[in-house]
Amino acid sequence: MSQSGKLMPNLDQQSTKVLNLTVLQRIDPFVEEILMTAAHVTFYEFNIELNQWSRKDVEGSLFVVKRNTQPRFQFIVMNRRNTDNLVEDLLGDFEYEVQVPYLLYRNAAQEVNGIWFYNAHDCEAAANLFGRILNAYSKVPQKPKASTKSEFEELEAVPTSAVVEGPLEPPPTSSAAAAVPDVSDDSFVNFFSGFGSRLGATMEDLVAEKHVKYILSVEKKKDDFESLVLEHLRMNGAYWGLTTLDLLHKLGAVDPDEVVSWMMECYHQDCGGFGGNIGHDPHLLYTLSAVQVLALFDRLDVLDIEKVSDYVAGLQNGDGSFSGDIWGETDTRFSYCAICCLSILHRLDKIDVEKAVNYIVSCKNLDGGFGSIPGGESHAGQIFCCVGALAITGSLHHVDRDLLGWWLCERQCKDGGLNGRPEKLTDVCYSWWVLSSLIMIDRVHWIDKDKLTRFILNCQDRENGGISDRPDNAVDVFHTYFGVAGLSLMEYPGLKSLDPAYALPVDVVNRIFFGKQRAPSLLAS
Ligand code: GRG
Repeated sequence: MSQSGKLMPNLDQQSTKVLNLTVLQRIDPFVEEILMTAAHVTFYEFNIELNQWSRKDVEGSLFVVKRNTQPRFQFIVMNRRNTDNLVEDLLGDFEYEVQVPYLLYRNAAQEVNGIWFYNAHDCEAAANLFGRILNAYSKVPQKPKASTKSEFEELEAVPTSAVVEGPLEPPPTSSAAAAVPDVSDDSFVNFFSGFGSRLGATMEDLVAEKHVKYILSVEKKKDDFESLVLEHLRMNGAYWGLTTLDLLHKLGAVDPDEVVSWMMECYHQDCGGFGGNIGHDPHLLYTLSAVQVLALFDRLDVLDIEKVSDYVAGLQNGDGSFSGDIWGETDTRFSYCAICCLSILHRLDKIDVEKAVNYIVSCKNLDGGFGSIPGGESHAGQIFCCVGALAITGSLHHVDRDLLGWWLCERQCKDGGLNGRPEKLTDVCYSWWVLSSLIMIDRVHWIDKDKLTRFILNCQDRENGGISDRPDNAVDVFHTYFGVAGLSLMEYPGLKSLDPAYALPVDVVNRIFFGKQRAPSLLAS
């Protein structure tokens, strides 16, 4: 890394935990220990009279804590939307159920809430921990109402961290019955049945299985129109198709060895770059797709990482911009490709990050958006590239979030879909370019998600699978991916979560940066 290059703070897990504990103790001095952290959650509340879910004004990092006085176990959400943090007692009248990535609960005040976890693993871990705390508590014999014991003795009767730190029990199933002690109240269970549908869409609306079949079939039909069109960018096609399968939990339907061996035939050993197909010239666009696909399969080990990262770094120009290949065209798309690729390979130190960031900032326009070169018109695709590169390099302070958020949310048209710039037609792919950018700058709540969800679902070929740019048009892999990706960003039930900056499933990104398990995050910045 250049000495002045800005990267994300690199605190180890223990320092992060200590820092988080210090911040929590400022809010509640009785917090003794953080048992679990979920980097990002969003809350929904259930209105019993209207029989309807709606979004609550609570979103941020969730901490399950142990306190040194009553109530002993709570979870606290450091709210990013306003100054009211959310606190719930786990040992009061608390019931919950899991529908990954949602954890639904009813508290002592009989309020019914749903927690959406950005990371599905966090959801499972939280349910597991809640189960252990509640199970351990239910094993504690009931004390007489008028206790003669000292307060100290009473505290000792509740589970200690030794209980909650015990060996992990099997993770709860999605019905979570095993993890929920004594959830026999039908009305409670009824609140949660069809949770997803009350949020605006049902899983049945997305013809997921058909999309899986469609993606798998494109690969087989080598001579049809779509395959011929994709011929020169088959590497990108592989990234779109395989990521779609992974979002739909069906990556297992393809043979990783077959994919990896084909990809390595597209690799140019002489320079370290990948081509769009066998025998095609190397380019940054395909090199990023290759690295992303290998990351999906956890097969980055097949790469000569020094060689590939030297290829990417060698495309940086004196002004900080990047060329896509030896022919020299520059574009902020290539800045994103280089930065994303090097970050995945842990080799950002090979480029001048500060110059790369300054170049991107020089492509910022008065409307808050970004173009492909300095002075180029703002376009949602380029905005994703610039905001994504700034997010990865920890440089989002260069973005005017409100101004850009306003420009981006104005992309939503009457049909619910998004366009890429003013006066243009809506297109499913902008569901990704616009939404991911809005998420990165924390303004995604400015979009009408229900309308956009409906727009995307209307672009499906319900018979043969696949998603098109607009309703009733011909489907293709590109729009199928970006449609499913847009739904994933909008927390559509049953889909894996996608990382808005790396354009990879969150579990893949976590594996790249934190090994197999999720590292505790810093408190929301
Ligand atoms: C890993 C997701 C990911 C991306 C890699 C290649 C790349 C980096 C980003 C491309 C960003 C971009 C420019 C997207 C826009 C694609 C698109 C639909 C362009 C169409 O442009 P026009 O002018 O269409 O034909 P409009 O909609 O403006 O009429």
